[in-house]
Amino acid sequence: MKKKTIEFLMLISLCCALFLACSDDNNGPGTPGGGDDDEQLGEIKDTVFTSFSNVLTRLVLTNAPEGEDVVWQWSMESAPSEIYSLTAATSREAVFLAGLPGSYKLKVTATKGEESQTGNISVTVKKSAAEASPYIAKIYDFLPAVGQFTNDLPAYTEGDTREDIITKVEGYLVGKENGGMVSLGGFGGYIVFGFDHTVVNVKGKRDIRILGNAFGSNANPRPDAPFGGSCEPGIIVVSYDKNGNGLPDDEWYEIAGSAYQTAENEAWYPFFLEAGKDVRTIRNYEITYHRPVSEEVADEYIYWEDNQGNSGYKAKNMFHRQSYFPAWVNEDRLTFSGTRLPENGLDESGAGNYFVLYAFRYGYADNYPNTDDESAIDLAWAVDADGNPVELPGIDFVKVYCGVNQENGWLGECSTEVAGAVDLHVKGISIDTRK
Ligand SMILES: [Ca+2]
Ligand SMILES: [Ca+2]
Ligand SMILES: [Ca+2]
Repeated sequence: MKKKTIEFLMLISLCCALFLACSDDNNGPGTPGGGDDDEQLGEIKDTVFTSFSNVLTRLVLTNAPEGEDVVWQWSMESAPSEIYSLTAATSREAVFLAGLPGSYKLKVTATKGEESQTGNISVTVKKSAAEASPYIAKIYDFLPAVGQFTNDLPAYTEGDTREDIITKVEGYLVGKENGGMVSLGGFGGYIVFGFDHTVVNVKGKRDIRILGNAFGSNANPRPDAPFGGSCEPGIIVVSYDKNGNGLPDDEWYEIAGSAYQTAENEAWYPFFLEAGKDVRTIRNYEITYHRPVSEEVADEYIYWEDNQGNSGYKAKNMFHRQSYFPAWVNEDRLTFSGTRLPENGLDESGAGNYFVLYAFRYGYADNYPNTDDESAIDLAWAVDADGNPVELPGIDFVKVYCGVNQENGWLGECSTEVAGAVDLHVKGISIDTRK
């Protein structure tokens, strides 16, 4: 992976000087009838910065006052392309990220009371030396939960360590769109990967697509059924390399998909409720899987318990006879946590032979076919740990984990598959966000 750098570009000359004379601290902005006669904002001189494509750059106006009652506003006046982001633009510094080289013209306005000053900022974005790949560049972690494809996708070989397995996953997914596919197993199983550049969070556009193997069924007996088939939603969590060390050790933000708060707006919600399914979204859900006592057991195969007071057994089916517990793990228990989505699978035959796994409307991996716009994600959907929307400049790292804890009869558990990821902007794909 290309060494990531966040460039702190400071203005060399004194061409951007903004002086604030403040003679009375109590005479704040908007003081009625005050007119702020004795407070003056200095001129913001035109400023030139240099940056590189797909590299986060902090635009810092030097010699500008720190005054609490100065309101800053940055805006883009003209850009050679829409592939850019301008965030945290509410102080004398802003975070800028451009996908393509060229000359970007920005405007910055400082307002104090009734006075305001405007400066023109240009950023010359040069082409980065290394070409950005639209695909996954590195796998940082991989740990599937219990599942019928665990130890199979990728295939475990006797003696494999965690590192060996991650190397196998890299062989499947790095630098490719149609390489291989890995299974995350049941709820909580995860993969952490990164791109070789910062994916730009373009305003109004979807930015990434996590590739899976979701498809729609064409023989669902339910009249006017919403989209469903094999939809195994994975929760997507994103992060950018804020501390610039090239590692995914920064704050993570969940992509708030359509059922982040509740599944009530999913078209299938009413008939799932009627069928007695668990339709709740549960935040901070936690599940522990116990190492199986025997590999020869079918129904009471792997014991699990969650932090909601539920417990049960995962079954082993007749189609997949290898161990469903990741074989390179030494611990006897595996605990996973995260947002648990509602059950999304229903036996539409009523006889246990035709299960339909319905899609959530948007915001998940392996939930809609790779060709469908709803498999593409807008980074603007990211939220912090308290559920507040965050405005990310872009992302370097992605974690995907299986979001559903459900067994679907002979079909087995709902388990998210990951077959790659795409930076839509580098790939030249433009998909509008949801209206
Ligand atoms: Ca976006
Ligand atoms: Ca980092
Ligand atoms: Ca799948």
